[in-house]
Amino acid sequence: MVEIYYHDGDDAVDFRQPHNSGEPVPEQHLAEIGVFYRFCPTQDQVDAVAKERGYKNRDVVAISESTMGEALLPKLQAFYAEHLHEDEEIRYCIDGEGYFDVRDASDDRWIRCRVTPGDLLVLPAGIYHRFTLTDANQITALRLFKDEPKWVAHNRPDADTRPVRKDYLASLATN
Ligand code: KMT
Ligand code: NI
Repeated sequence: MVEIYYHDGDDAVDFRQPHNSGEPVPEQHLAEIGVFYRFCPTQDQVDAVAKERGYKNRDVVAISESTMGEALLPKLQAFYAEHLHEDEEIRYCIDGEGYFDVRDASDDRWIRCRVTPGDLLVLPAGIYHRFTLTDANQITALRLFKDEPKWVAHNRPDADTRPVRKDYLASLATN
């Protein structure tokens, strides 16, 4: 089951550590920044969410030392660079665990979501986020895409000028 809290902001310590500030974040707050959480114990439930939201594509990624070897660290560094995507995307934890950090709206703090099997997150297009493993060092995740996989990551701050970023910020302003 997901655990959601503010990151302590200490980036000098290994990013796979929990970095729990001790301040929890209610699921409702995630919803306010456009992030939708759902616990899905079966893949049928994942399929239902995907269908409901018009998703057409998916892939499975296994991120660990044994599946990726020397490619793991550069991959993790890329996932951990603050970025956004052009499309809404779903991430579902099949096995293992991971941290999805999403930027809060008002004061730019990181909200950390620790996902374990069955946890599904919908990330809106244009939200700044990053991902890392926990100290368990492995996750197998399903990534769902609306159309063709558009997992190209656009890093901050260059992505600030993208229309998708502006649209995302405009959607917050109307909440
Ligand atoms: C993302 O969008 O940052 C990712 O897909 C991270 C890897 S999914 C476990
Ligand atoms: Ni991403």
